Amino acid sequence: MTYKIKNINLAEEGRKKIEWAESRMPVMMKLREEFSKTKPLEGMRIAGCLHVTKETAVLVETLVLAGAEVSWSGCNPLSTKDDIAAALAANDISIFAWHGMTTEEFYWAIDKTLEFKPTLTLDDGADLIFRIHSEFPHLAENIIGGTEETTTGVHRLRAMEKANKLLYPIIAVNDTPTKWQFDNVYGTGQSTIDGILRATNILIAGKTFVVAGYGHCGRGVAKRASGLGANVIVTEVDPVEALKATLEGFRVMKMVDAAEIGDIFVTATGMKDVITKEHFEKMKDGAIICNTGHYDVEININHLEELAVEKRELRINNEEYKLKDGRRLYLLAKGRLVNLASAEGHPSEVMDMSFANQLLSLIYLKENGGNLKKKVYDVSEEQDKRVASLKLKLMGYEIDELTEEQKQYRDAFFEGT
Ligand code: ARJ
Repeated sequence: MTYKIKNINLAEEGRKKIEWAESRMPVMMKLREEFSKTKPLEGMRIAGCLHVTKETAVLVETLVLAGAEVSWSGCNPLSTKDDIAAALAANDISIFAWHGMTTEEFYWAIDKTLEFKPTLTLDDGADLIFRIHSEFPHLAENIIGGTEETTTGVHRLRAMEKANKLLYPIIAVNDTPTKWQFDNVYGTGQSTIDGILRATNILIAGKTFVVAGYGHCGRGVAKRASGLGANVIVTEVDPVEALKATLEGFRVMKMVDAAEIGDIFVTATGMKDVITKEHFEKMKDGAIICNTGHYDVEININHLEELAVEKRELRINNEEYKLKDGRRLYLLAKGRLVNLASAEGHPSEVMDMSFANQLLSLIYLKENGGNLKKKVYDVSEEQDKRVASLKLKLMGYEIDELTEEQKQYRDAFFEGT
């Protein structure tokens, strides 16, 4: 068996969605055209662990057309789109993913993707890499390198590097500007609102909207919520980020104080226990709580369960917790990333750049991995510029170029007043 998914009959539905994504991912399609001919990933076996969405399908099928053998799992139990998984399986791609997996099934799926002894790995959150390091370290012998998609994963990998635990080189795709400046900010901004709306269909205008964490993701969410007419409050632990939020026009306060007045709460911190018992105890009747960070640790759901006397699913991805005093709190998508569990994740247009960076980084690793140390590397500026230029060109924009004189002026210091 080369796949385990929910239902292969969903393949046609999934295929149409993938075609839609393709029509919005011009950079990927351009690179696909080139790499289908040149086959730069010939001979590579790539194990991937990343949300199974229509955009990911475009990446996976491009890797195959570029010559790689691929085996895939999802990186979150609630983010797999079963129709997309079916379309990939129907296209002979080895995939082990379905919506609503248990933790045990989740790791089983990752392990299945390791059976063909990968030469490259692709992660979102570092679960696959961590699995190799903790359970199957011998597999690292065959692995040239790996890539990481997201902030949380890069943090984990840098910690592993610091502890001298990394067994092969990693490229931090997340940290390149054509990834985080678009995906993390505009992607998360839009898709988080999308997830909240699909689970609630509330009016955002006029609501007090609390964003925990003013990093790249939180900034995007705050901006979009504000654009829809919400009153945005930001909570932070970093004074510089907090200051930035105030100068953007947002109110900044402690979570305990925000808890009393918020209508909607979104966590985007990467940290655990951002919303806990002391906050639930203060929240208004009807408050909506969700998370858009990679792991489901930001909202302490155990605390919510302890406080609740009744719980029911009111809408898809929307659970009502009734507290002793009658207040009702609404938890979306079980505290898992609301944009992928309750909506479709970021729009194709931004994933176009993130995944072009994934694709080019894997090719780079194939060609140069042998010379790299067991460290976390950044994407080269050259690759980042290549992705940006391609995207801009395919969007139909042209920009100016510096003249020779201007370059001299830029590099000199003697021309002043
Ligand atoms: C696949 C997605 C999508 C999508 O790039 C984003 C990131 O850093 C991840 C954190 O887990 C999620 C990932 N992401 C967002 N939207 N991956 N398809 N449509």
